[in-house]
Amino acid sequence: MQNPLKVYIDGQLLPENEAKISVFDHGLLYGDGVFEGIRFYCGRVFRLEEHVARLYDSAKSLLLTIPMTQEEMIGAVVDTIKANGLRDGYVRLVVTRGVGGLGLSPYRCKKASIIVIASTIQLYDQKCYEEGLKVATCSTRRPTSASLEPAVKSLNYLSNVMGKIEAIAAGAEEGVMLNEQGFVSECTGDNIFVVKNGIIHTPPRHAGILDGITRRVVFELAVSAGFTLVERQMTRYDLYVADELFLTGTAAEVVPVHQYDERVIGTGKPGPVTQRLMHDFRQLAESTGTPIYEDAKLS
Ligand code: PXG
Repeated sequence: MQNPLKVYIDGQLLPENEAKISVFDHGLLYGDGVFEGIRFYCGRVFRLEEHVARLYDSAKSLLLTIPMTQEEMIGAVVDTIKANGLRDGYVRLVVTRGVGGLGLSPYRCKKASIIVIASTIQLYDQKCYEEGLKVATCSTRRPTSASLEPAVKSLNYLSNVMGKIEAIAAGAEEGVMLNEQGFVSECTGDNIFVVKNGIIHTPPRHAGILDGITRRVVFELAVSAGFTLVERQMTRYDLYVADELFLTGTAAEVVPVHQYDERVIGTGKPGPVTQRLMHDFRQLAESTGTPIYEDAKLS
């Protein structure tokens, strides 16, 4: 058996079988908390400051006070990866409202709990990156900001889980979620991009999306590569007639889509814009980031 993982909980690094939280934690009882998924490549954590900043913004909007500074949080992430001797992998950072009573009020929760799990992840097979994913529209809609702000990466992921179930039932790997108006918002765990006549299009923030960090990286890469990128509201039709479709996410990275709701996208193979962005993303991810170990040279 492999060595058990060391999991960070509230300042302590514990073996995974001892890393436990209370049944009275409001993260469990009410999904009251926030989280982040972060990747590290070649001994460096990719976009760590941005992930931590988003975590604090999510927490602030929920009136959840994180009992450490952003710098200390960055240190906790790096230390947890180091304690597990990993160079390539995935971090799940979770902040819950903490232990409280059997009532909704968060004011009985005295202190937020902080959990850092450093492990490995492979969301899709290598074949998906070479040939593309199959995606399908979910009937579960993305909640509007009137009920649950989509920009907040909260522990309430049930609509995304329901969407994922529908996608899998349709024989697809990912599900496209529409917003309440019927416009395309994003996938259950990824942002979505369309390429049409050489121009890259993606739904705007107000379409009800998570402001994905991989999405932001793709904006930067698209500009550097000289592509035009526009944010606009799109319907399923815009996706059906796309030349290329691709998804972005920390776990998925940049992944092509070859089929959507039974329609073949473009030539049915990853297109040149997607391939270029996949290549540039990989190069950036493997050469930049916060060093975990002393020996990681900065480029
Ligand atoms: N939209 C949603 C709804 C997400 O949950 C993204 C977009 C991509 O954002 P980043 O910042 O990672 O580029 C996410 C990512 C999974 C999984 O299993 C994905 C996410 C969270 C948990 C699991 O694919 N979030």
